[in-house]
Order: sequence, then C-alpha cells, then structure tokens
Amino acid sequence: MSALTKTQLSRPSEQLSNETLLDMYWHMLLSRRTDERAWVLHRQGKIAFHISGMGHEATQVGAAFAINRGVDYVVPYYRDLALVMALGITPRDFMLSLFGKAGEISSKARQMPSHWGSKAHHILSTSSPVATQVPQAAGMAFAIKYQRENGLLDPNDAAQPRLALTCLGEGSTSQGEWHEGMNWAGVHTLPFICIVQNNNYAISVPIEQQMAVSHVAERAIAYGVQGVTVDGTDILAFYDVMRAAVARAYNGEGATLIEAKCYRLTPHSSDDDDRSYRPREEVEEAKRTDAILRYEQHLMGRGILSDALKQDYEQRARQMVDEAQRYAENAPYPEESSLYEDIYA
Ligand SMILES: Cc1ncc(C[n+]2csc(CCOP(=O)(O)OP(=O)(O)O)c2C)c(N)n1
Ligand SMILES: [Mg+2]
Repeated sequence: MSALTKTQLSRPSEQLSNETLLDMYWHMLLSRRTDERAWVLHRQGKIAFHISGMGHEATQVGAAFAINRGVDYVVPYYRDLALVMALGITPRDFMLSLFGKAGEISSKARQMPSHWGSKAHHILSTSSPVATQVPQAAGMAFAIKYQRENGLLDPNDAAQPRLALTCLGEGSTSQGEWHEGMNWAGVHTLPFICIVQNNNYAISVPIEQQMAVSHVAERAIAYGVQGVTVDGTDILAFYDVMRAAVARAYNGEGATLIEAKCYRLTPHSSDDDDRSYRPREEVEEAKRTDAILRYEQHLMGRGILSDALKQDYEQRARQMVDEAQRYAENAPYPEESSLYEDIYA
C-alpha cells in the first residue's frame, strides 16, 4: 500500500478549485434528480424498467473527475448513472433510453436502459451478464499498454487515452470473469482500475454469502495489484484514492482494485421489493448519512455552497429533467425499417 499512502498524504482533493468542487456537487445532484424522476415515471406506468444509482453518486462522480474524462476509457455497469452523466451523458440521452425512443445513443433503443455505450465519450458498450466487462476493460488496458510500448500512444499526452476503468458490484466478484480480468491486469502490469461498488447486497444476497473475506480489496494481493478499501459515500476521500490509482496507471506502475463502500438507497431495480430482505431501519439510517447530504454540509461548512446557490442548482436540475422527459415522451419510436441496422449477420 506504500504508493497509495504516500499520495494520500498530500490529498489531491485539497488542490481542487471551488469551481470544480461545485461542479462535482452539481453532477451528483443532477444524477440524483434524474434518477428520482425515472422512479416516478416507472410508478406512473410510463416506462418499463429502471435500475438506480442512488447512494453510489459520490464514488461515481469522484471516479469521473479523477480520470481524463472523455479520453480515458470507461466500461461501466448498469448502476453507473452518475458516472456516465459526469462523462457527458445527458438527462435527455437517459430519458430516450428509458422510453426506448429514436435517437437513443447506446443501442438505438434496442437494449434495456442503463446499458451504456458511447464512442464519443469513450464508454465501451455494456453487456448484461455481470462481470463480463472486467476482462473487456482489462483487454482495453492491454491495448493501451501495447500501443504505448510500440510508439502508437504517448503516455505523456493528455489528449490520448492512458487507462481503462471498469466498475461492478461486490456480488459480481463471484463470477469467474472478474478473477480472469484482475489476474490479466496483474500479470501484464496494466493501466487499469477496477472499482467494486460494495453495497452489501447482490439483489437479495448479502455479502456474507458471497465471500469469506471481510473486504473485497483483500483479494488484490492474489492478483499482484494494489488494493484499497475506501468510504464510497465520501466523495473527496474517494477522489483521493482514485487519483493515486490514476497516477499508478499513467506512470506504468500497474493496476488498482478499489473497493468503495456504498449503500444502495433503493431496491435493486424497479422489479425488486427490498422489504423482503433489508430491515427498514438500515435503509433509513443510510438516508440520514447520504453522500449528497454529507457533501452539501461539507461545502456549506467551507463557505463554498450557499442556500441560494443550492436553490439555483435545484431549479436548473428540475428544468433539465423536465425538458428531457418532455423531449423523450414526444420523440418517435425507431423506424421499423431500421430493424436490421447495425446487425453483424
Ligand atoms: C452472469 C449473471 N448472473 C446473474 C445476473 C442477474 N443479476 C443482475 S444484477 C445482479 C446482482 C449483482 O449484484 P452486485 O454485483 O452486488 O451489484 P449491485 O447490483 O449490488 O450494484 C444479478 C444477480 C446477471 N445479469 N448476470
Ligand atoms: Mg451489490
């Protein structure tokens, strides 16, 4: 852990400008308000499915702000709404996917919502079987390393991709693909970061039934990569750990496994009823210590955020979400004649 500890001492988050700190807050808030609207639309019977990122925003926005956004490659998972929105996916893009309308950016509305993919944002398309993104992302990191070593990419050029980042849940680390991807990243000293968003549940299955170790990050040693566990509801603490991992990747020092302790504030998806497996007190307690509230209090304590500014952000988010919903509701469905577009055979 020596490399991480050394970098953590200087706390890269202390170097962030007030403008950037507020921009991080804005992205957490916009994602939360977009996410909340999706639940309302589902309960109104207007959309078929939603899977939520609420409670994971600090990790996801912290991750986006620590990499070179839009340049480094990201292979997200279904819960990464705040991450992809911080990379440039808009509420309108998301609403088009919820409604399955023409103009949907990931798959022309063929896939379920939250299966992100965007060439423009350097987001590799998401597969449904959990953990399959890990070997894909490690492969991406291998390509970056290969190109770097063969003079096709300059490791000092911030305009070129320098790492691959992927995310998954703690339950998904039981899949073989996760181990294969992590091992590959270790063997080849890849510029690779894997964030395990540990919210203690894989739908209804608690973590104790998923692994015999206390921390997912303990497994890093078996792959020869750096492992660290961090509070994923503290955006600045997460950002600091992430910056250390990014520095390792950029400097050719290898991969990092970051375990971010999060709490999912909603049921697994709109098809799940979490009352059958989670005590209500547990959920209520998590809401009281919610990442957005904590960050808000932090910014207010430092005099960076004010009530007036907060109201202004809330109003702007509301307008954007309203506009996005209206746009998607009024948009046409994909043309029938486009049915066979983008199909290999
Ligand atoms: C290989 C595979 N098995 C099962 C599923 C069904 N499934 C989708 S999400 C999920 C739970 C994953 O839990 P976790 O990895 O902890 O992530 P979280 O949803 O908690 O963020 C399961 C079992 C799947 N998509 N793929
Ligand atoms: Mg989980």
